[in-house]
Amino acid sequence: MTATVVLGSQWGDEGKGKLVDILSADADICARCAGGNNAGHTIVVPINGVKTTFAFHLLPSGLVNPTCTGLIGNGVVVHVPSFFAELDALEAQGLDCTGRLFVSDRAHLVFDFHQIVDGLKEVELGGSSIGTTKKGIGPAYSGKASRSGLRVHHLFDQDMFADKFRKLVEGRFKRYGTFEYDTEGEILRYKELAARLKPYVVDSVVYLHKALQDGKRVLVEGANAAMLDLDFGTYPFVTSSSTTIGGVCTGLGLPPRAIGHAIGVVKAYTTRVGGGPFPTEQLNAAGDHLQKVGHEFGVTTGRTRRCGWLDLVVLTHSCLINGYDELNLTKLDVLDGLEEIQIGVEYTVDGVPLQGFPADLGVLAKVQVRYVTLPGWKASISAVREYGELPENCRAYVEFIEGFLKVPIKWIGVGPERDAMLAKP
Ligand code: 2SA
Ligand code: GDP
Ligand code: MG
Repeated sequence: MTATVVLGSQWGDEGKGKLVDILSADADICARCAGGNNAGHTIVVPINGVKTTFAFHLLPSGLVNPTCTGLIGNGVVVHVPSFFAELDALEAQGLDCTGRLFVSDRAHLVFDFHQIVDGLKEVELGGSSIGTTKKGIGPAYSGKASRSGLRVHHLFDQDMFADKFRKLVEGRFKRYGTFEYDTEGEILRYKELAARLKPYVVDSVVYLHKALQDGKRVLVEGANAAMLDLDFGTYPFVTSSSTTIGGVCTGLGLPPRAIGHAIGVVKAYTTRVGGGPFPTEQLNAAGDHLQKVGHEFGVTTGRTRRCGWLDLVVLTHSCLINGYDELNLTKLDVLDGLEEIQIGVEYTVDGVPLQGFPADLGVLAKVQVRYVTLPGWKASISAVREYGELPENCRAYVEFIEGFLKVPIKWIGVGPERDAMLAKP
């Protein structure tokens, strides 16, 4: 068996959670490979006939399906108190996750001091701050890369844990000045959390490979997105993990040949939350329309998302890196009321077209975006479930994107609910 992978193709919040929920009806395992509780994946499903919204952050979204097991891979950074807070909230919403949630013993831990440092680093950066979620993601991955981090398995060697933990906090005090932090209290709290976490901990490499050998269907849920990737995104305005296809291999211990299928989730326009370049951003009525109609607010922080037109230069870059087999175009319904719709198709600098998405933010600041304008369809598509029943201009928009990217669009989202998705023949 091979795994199916769902990845964000833009700056995140494309609607990955919704597709993961739909696909996990046919999956035995839903695995997260990167990121932490910075992610926000929304799922809107009927539970006993009542429309229910779930917001996933650290736990895999596939858990909404009662026969799907959630696995948090080694590439994820885990804030254990948030793990339990999220689990408790899900259980309070009626989801029984007993015996179907596991976390890798190799996953690195995020502590409250990482979250404090995340905030302090942002203050230091002042006007050029990244606009992080302040969930401690960057500081935790920095610790991992500098080989001083603590991993899940370290929780079970208490003396060693306490010793390393004190040294880590001391190091942060030296760098940032002493901040309010109850180091000894935290060590005691983690003694209790370790005991509570123990039944969830597995060697995820063994677990996942055995599952694949046993013919289990594995779905990998990407977090964040290609343009937030540490290598391929708009560095330094990125998150601190590999959010692209390579992160699936390193974040789960899967060889490339274990990946059978990669699906890119593409929002029908573009959004970004936090700082950093955004060439097709619309600081005008069109951007306001997308923000309001699309309800574009961060799921984790509540921040207003920046909005703009679809950017096919971004998507070409994303397609090259991730090699999507197919795409899920989402939130097409948000474009319903527009007279005309623009699509960014090329970047030029001083009239010269660029070959790819520029690495250098100085160059990016100078790009002029060339747009193609397509007519809107000015009709509601939210009740449509057959591709052929979409208005002609709407199909023309979809087919323009497909023709440009040369990757089939197989799914189209026309609303937040699980059933608001149509398959494109
Ligand atoms: P971090 O916290 O270190 O990962 O932040 C670095 C950048 O990555 C962006 N980032 C995100 N972008 C979109 N969605 C994310 N999840 C939440 C959501 C975001 C929220 O689903 O809405 O609630 O604000 C997410 N997580 C990280 C972040 O904005 C920085 O630009
Ligand atoms: P993710 O991080 O990629 O999982 O996406 P988020 O959950 O952060 O943001 C996507 C938002 O759009 C959520 O509120 C979803 O419920 C909603 N959504 C997903 N697909 C569609 C769609 O096709 N149409 C509309 N109108 N909303 C959608
Ligand atoms: Mg999100």
